[in-house]
Amino acid sequence: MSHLFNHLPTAELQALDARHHLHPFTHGQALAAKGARIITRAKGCFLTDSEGAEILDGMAGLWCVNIGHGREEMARVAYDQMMELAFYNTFFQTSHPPVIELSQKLAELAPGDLNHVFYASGGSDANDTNIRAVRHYWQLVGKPEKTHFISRKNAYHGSTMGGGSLGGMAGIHAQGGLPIPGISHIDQPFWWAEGGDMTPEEFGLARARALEAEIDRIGGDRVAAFIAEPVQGAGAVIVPPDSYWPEISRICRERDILLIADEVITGFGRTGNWFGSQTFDIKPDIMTVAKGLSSGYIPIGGSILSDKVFDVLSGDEFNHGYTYSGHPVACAVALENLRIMQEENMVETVRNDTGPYLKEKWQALADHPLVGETRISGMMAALQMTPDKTARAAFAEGDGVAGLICRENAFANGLVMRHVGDSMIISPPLVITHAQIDTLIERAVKSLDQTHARLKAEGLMKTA
Ligand code: PXG
Repeated sequence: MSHLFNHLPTAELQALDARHHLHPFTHGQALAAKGARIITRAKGCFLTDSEGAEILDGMAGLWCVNIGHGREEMARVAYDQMMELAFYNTFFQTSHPPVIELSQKLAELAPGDLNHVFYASGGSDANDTNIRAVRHYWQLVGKPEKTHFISRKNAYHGSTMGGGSLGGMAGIHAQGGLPIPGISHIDQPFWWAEGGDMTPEEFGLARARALEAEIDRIGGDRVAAFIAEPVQGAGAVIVPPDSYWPEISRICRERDILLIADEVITGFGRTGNWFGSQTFDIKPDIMTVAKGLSSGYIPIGGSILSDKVFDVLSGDEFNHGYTYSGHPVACAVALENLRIMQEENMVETVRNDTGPYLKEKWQALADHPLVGETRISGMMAALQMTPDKTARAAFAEGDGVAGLICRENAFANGLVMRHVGDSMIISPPLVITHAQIDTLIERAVKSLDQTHARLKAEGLMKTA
């Protein structure tokens, strides 16, 4: 197997990568000029690059490697399942043991009456499924005019035509004719940036009531569903004020619209419960899942449907599906992932031990001169950099200049910490230990210190 582990020199890999690989969400020529960092190995919470440097994976890959890297059991299960049944479809009145077992397991783990799964290969295509499933649902119950989706600005629901349209990212909407018709976006509950003089609780209520206003604007008889992440992830770990979710739930219930919780990031232990819907007491009709479902070891996603939605949809032929819906190897690997999480009490550990430990250390970063606020839920967290804490000010230089500097510093200091504008984000593997959390915090502080020094030296600590 050594051919897998010996690789070309870094510069050659970078040149080939630049020539033949178009990266997602990346300026190709800018990356080509700089050269991609090549990651060659990973174990637990640490990555190794092609130069042999070790890096703490503060983002769990891309919010997904919940059980940590390099678990041998996962590879064995994939091997065994490939030898037993590498592929068979679930389209034409056939099924197979891994998809049956995984569906039963998800029904057991998911809250309430979320008991039925439609499979995809990731979160974007699962959200595309949700658009079709929800519209077909309303068609079948005799309210075909209910087709409109309400989502939120700065939400991330994927980058397919449907997922990118449901999402509220301006950069995505600027390309390719998105959003598709029939989707509108209300303001997000981001108190730091948008809360003005309101208290967080007042602001949370106001932003929830924007949903009611939007339903009135569109017409209640035309609105099919509201979709939201329990905690906005890619949007910069925006933990809503406590007043937000109860009000959203009330509105969805009273106005007869379906509630879709996009749990692609918040699912599978990330917030200290199996699902963010449990942490925030949300009762969704549909939950989108992906990422942590397999800890990123293999692509799989899906929509977990309530009894109410399933009972209607299963009464007709649903003309929708992907070749890899319920892929046997993906299902077997996901099952093994869930088995490991349960056997090792990972969710309870995040809730009762490592989560509170990280929270205490992370919140203390608010004392840093560059940090305006910290946000955290379980194992996902953000810190907001600002030139003026009391004014909750943005940088004059524009959004993301400080963030990029800080991210580069963190990388050089052996920590993957993502930046969204001038928020710094972490979402480490759920298996991170106290000692590794200490290392993460040390490296984050060092990176903040360096960033602060540079911003001061370059006259960039100016308020917009
Ligand atoms: N919903 C949510 C809430 C997500 O975070 C998707 C759907 C789409 O899933 P797929 O598997 O199709 O990528 C996501 C994905 C980032 C980043 O930079 C976040 C995601 C993907 C890529 C980058 O934070 N989240």
